[in-house]
Amino acid sequence: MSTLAEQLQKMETHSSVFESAVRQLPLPVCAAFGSATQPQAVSFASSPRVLSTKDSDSVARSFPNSVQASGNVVLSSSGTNLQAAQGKRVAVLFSGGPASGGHNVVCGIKRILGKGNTLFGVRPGPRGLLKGDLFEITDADIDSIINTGGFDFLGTDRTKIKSEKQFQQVKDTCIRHNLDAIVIIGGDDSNTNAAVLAEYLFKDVKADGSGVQVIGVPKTIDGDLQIGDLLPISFGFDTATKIYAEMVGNILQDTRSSLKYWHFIKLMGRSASHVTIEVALQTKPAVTLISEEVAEKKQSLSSIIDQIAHAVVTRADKGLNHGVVLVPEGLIEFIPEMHALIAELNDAVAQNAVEFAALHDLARPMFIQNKLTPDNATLLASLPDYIVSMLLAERDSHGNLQVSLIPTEQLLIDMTARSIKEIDASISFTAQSHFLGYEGRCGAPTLFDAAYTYNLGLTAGSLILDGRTGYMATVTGLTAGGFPQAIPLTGLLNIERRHGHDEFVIEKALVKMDSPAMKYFVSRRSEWAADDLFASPGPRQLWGPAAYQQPISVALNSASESLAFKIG
Ligand code: FBP
Repeated sequence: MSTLAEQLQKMETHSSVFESAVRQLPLPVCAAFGSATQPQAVSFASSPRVLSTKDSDSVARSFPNSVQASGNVVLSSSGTNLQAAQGKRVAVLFSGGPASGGHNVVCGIKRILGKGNTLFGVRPGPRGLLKGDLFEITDADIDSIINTGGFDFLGTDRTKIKSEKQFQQVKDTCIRHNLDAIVIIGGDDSNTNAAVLAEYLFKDVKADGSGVQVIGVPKTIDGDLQIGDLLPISFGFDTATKIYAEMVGNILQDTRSSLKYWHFIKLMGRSASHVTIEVALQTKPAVTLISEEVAEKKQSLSSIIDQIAHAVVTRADKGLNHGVVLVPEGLIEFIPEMHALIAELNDAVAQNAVEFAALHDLARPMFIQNKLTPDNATLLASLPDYIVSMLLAERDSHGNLQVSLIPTEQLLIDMTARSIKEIDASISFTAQSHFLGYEGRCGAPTLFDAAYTYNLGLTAGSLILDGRTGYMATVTGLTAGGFPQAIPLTGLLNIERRHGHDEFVIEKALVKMDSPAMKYFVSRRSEWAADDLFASPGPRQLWGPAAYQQPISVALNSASESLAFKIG
């Protein structure tokens, strides 16, 4: 019999009671893969669906090999692959922000590759691919990472592979490690990277003139990588939103208990408001801002403040001096006047990059203000320092403003407080700010994400054994058992202006005003504002009544009959 101290020490290094139990959780697999304990690789055949975008002609000219090979046709699994290749050497990497379930993708690939092929992990992310930092993944690794959250097994980063030198470095890595295939687990930008690499590595990498296959896997908590019924949601979204919804539910419970606070809660999700609308649907708070609606209605910052102040005053009239305001991370970029300011700032900083970089932080606002048109210069000067410094902070390697660092929630609190004072100084308005972001990206995956990602891994591995390149793995029919499919990446590419020039990108899926989820939310939000109708979804469950619940917005948008998902 061990002592309590000995028992506690055994729980170190990812061995808590929960982590040990969750590794044993059986995962369902799509019928196409056969048995759950010994899944078989599937082969793929063309479906009748061909994808195109407004820029398909330009894409065909720039990605001739990939487009000719795929015809931009969606693939569907077509039975067990009895001729599945052997001896393949495959590398897998994470790219971009972490999302729960990534480890299970790796596990699914490893299981499908089986003993006849070798899987290498790349550390960390695209940077690791450039450096050629690879190690062989073993069965023992899989037993230890299965159903665990985070990307810590491999690490991740945001390096964008774009220069000729970087392409050559990737090629060198492929040659040095004699690779046959690379799997990139990432979001819209990373899958764009995958499309570009698939074309670059299409042929002439190995001595016999053959190429290296590249397969993408759709990840991001933001939920902005969606392609209708072909990809109803990226993995990681369900876990992140359930974690946030639990916390928001707890805070709502506190508002009603302590009766004195307004909580302004910013939720991660970069640009799109999918995370915010999902958390609102789960918790029903008094006020929820949706960035896309702000842009659609061309709402100014002051009209957003009027909207919040109106809710505060109306609730105060009923004795409700408390409430929750959900704020999407990317809101600031969707407010028309801020959008125009940020666009001009991006160009001004890019055009004066050397001079700007050499300046002290404190000198930058004045320097850049002088480069702006009068309206934007006035707007920049009117913003608090804590917003200005973040608007001028370095962009990430994909050229994105780091919106997670901008304290929009504090700006809204300060401006609302001022407005309430002007309306009626006797109204009590005490506010707290929160940012729920990193708390949600690495939690242990929900059953939805755990099963979905494992099957995405089985699909990605099958695509490699079937000799495919330039596809993103997907599992469709998530309420009907799940079907492995593949989306041609070139069928998704559009041209967008980034960093001052045109680039091929996969378009971010934003919240649509006419989507069923948005319409349902709009039909209920005034009731939620008028009273305390909130609900607390509680902790996410892997066993129990809520375990089989898919995201509410996904269920609404895909016209599901219930919240239940069914894989296997
Ligand atoms: P991905 O698009 O790479 O999945 O990243 C999502 C995200 O979590 C955003 O919601 C957030 O804006 C961003 O990453 C934060 O990035 P970082 O981890 O670099 O701070």
